[in-house]
Amino acid sequence: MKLLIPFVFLLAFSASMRVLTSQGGLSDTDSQCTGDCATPVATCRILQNENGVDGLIRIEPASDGSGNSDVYVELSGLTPGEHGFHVHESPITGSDCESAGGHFNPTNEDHGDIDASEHHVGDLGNIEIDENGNVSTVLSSDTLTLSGPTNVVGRSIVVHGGQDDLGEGGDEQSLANGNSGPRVGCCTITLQGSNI
Ligand SMILES: *[C@@H]1O[C@H](CO)[C@@H](O)[C@H](O)[C@H]1NC(C)=O
Ligand SMILES: [Cu+2]
Ligand SMILES: [Zn+2]
Repeated sequence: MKLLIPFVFLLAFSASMRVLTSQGGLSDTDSQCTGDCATPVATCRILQNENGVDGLIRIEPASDGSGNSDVYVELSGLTPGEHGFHVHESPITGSDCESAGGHFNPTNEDHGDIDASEHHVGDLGNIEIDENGNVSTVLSSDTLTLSGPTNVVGRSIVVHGGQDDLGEGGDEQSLANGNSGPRVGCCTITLQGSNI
């Protein structure tokens, strides 16, 4: 009994932390720790930046046992249309999206679409922004993870001003970065912890 009380307190505390970290963006029901709370969750928060881009990205292992990672994206303040969206190799220093470095590419492949036979681990393709400048979508990556050699924690997510040509551009840059244009939003991916 003596042991149980601090344990219950710890559980309640970590559950409330999970709710706190979910504030502003994704709905609470999406982010709350329900059922299996051992699942690691990483988030990346773009605070209303100088381009007006704002939102939250959440990464967690897919619940279907596929080994994929689900990437929940909720952003606003972008221009309508397709925008390149990637995990880059380095964390963000200050608010300088150039500090993100290149695409996260631990397997040394060419740039491509999220589900192409060859692509960078960090390649998430394009996200489509609606006429209000918003996007709310879930991407499924079969390469990036929250542990091991393809771990994206401590790296960054960059949303670009232009469309990713997905390696089909026919020039050298296409196979490096998809000619996605300027970096209009970025954030560092941080682990939110788990109960294990
Ligand atoms: C777009 O996002 C903004 C900021 O989150 C929100 O205020 C607005 O209601 C959204 N618009 C639509 C149509 O979802
Ligand atoms: Cu990028
Ligand atoms: Zn790439």
